[in-house]
Amino acid sequence: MLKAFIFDLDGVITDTADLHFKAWKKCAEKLGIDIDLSFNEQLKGVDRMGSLERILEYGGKANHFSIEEKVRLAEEKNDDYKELISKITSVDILPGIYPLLVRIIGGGFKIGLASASKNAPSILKSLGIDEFFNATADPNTIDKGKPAPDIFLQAASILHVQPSDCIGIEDANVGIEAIKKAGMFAVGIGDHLKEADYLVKSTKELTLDKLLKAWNKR
Ligand code: B16
Ligand code: MG
Repeated sequence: MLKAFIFDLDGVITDTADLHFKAWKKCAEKLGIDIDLSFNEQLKGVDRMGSLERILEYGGKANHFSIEEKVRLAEEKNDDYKELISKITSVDILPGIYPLLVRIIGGGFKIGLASASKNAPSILKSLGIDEFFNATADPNTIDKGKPAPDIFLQAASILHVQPSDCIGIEDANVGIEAIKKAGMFAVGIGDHLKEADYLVKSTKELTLDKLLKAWNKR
């Protein structure tokens, strides 16, 4: 029986991918690596250190830095990113998401967040929707990021619901893989997520009625 909806943040609730990209591009430039928007697609849903490793590998510099140097680079990127997200307000909520959250609560379902972002709690606050969330999984306490199921499982466990009673909503391939491995029903946003159980092109199409219909047909 459906009990909860577990959301990804970046690309589902708000579009921070562009801000991550700006901050990573600046970091990569300092290292003599040029990244573009198509490369950035590979960083969606991937945690901070994982993203840095992918950038270094892409630039042919995978073994050029010590752990301490990598930690410093990731911290500098995060400082730039935090500056960029300080301007986020409720106008940055993706279309359709606010009414969807209201309808989910009204329907008596629970809401959880399963974002790889350590900045997620402050972003939810800036968007003015933190109070809709009954649980926010903490990526600081998770060993394996997406595509491992851990972050979605933690959100379900905080909500006291079985994974099989949850719908997970994601915009990244690694995220859909994580939802499926967690044993949840996977809703994808975008046209590239072939493994999703139900796919919509944009958040505008995400309504509670459509999601319930897809769930009942599974
Ligand atoms: P942070 P999601 C992910 O968010 C982003 O898609 C990814 O690009 C980012 O590297 C990751 O969060 C970590 O973010 O540096 O703020 O901890 O899609 O899982 O909500
Ligand atoms: Mg995402």
